[in-house]
Amino acid sequence: MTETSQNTQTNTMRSGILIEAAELRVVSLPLLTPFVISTGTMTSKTFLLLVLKGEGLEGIAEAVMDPTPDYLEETIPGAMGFLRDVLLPSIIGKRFSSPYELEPYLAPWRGHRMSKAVVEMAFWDMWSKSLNVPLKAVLGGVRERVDVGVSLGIASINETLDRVDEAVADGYKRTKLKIAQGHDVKLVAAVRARYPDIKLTVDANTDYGLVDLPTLQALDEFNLDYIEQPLAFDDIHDHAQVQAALKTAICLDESIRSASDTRKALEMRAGRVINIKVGRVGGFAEARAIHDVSAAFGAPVWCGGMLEAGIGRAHNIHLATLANFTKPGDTSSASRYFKHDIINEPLEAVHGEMPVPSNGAGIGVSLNYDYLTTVTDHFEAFSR
Ligand code: OSB
Ligand code: MG
Repeated sequence: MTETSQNTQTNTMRSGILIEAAELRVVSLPLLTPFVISTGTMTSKTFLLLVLKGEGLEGIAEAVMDPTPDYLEETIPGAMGFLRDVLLPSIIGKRFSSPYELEPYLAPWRGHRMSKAVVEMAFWDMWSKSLNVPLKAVLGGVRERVDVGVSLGIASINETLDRVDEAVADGYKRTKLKIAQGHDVKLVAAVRARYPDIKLTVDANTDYGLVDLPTLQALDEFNLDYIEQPLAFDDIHDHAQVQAALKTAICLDESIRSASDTRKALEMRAGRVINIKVGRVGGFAEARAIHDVSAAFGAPVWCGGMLEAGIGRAHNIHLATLANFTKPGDTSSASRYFKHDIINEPLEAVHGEMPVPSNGAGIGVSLNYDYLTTVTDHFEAFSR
């Protein structure tokens, strides 16, 4: 036996990747244009960035909770505490042979899916790097590039028309208009008048109730591909009533936290399309389970976004290579959001197609530590 094969055998016996340390940062990137949705306005993107370290590898992920609980319940300060006091101490110093082995450390805790996701996603990156394969290979992805559209924040009708012109000229495969009460039917009518045939959707981010059915029925006349999350963030039941009254498909975003939610929603016909955000649902294992349940019901899925910087965008693109992601996702070019990204590789769509990043194994992008340092508001390091 050669020395090399002896070493290999030793490594196999001590199987799994040892998580030796972690770094947690709060990062704040200015947005080129304020992003307005029914729940509020974002002028910068503030997020948690986690780096797991061990065996000479780094696993990196972005968390999607905001500073305040305006999309879902989790917040950056809350997640910092949960990660610092509970999740990170429970995994640092342990070996994991696959991301599935993290489950016993994550599943017992209620909620906190965004906090769990950032740990799980960072380990998927680390694991695929240890196997020297792209993340999409271990996820079971089938595409080299993914179809993407734009998500246009709330603005005046004229400003929105300009932004739609730009998206169409750039070749994006779908245009999503953010809507809110009083900023809906006229806006959609104006865009449809100019573009009768583009793939068009709207996203209400929970701004309507059952009493607003007449407005939703008015939107039903514009041949939209779907109406995203019209009702409350924690509702499934009432969405079924709205879906029964519309020709247009309802797409659920905020309401879907798990594969179990997905099964219930599709059984109840609360919608016909599912928006999967890996960072919202607790990680790739759950995202894939949602993808599979949806496929079993014949419901298409697409990959949503949370204005992520480059690390989160890379994770999203790898996820969207799975077979049932048949509708265009929200991962448009990073340069639409940020002057400088925190990664070295540009993530730019070409004719509405986003190539899967492939600079090395795992997520296929690398942190620009020099720039990252200048946009880091807070830093904490953890080790054994
Ligand atoms: O509902 O999909 C949403 C951004 C922040 C919060 C919620 C949502 C969004 C987006 C942006 O639509 C999608 C993106 O470009 O990342
Ligand atoms: Mg949405």
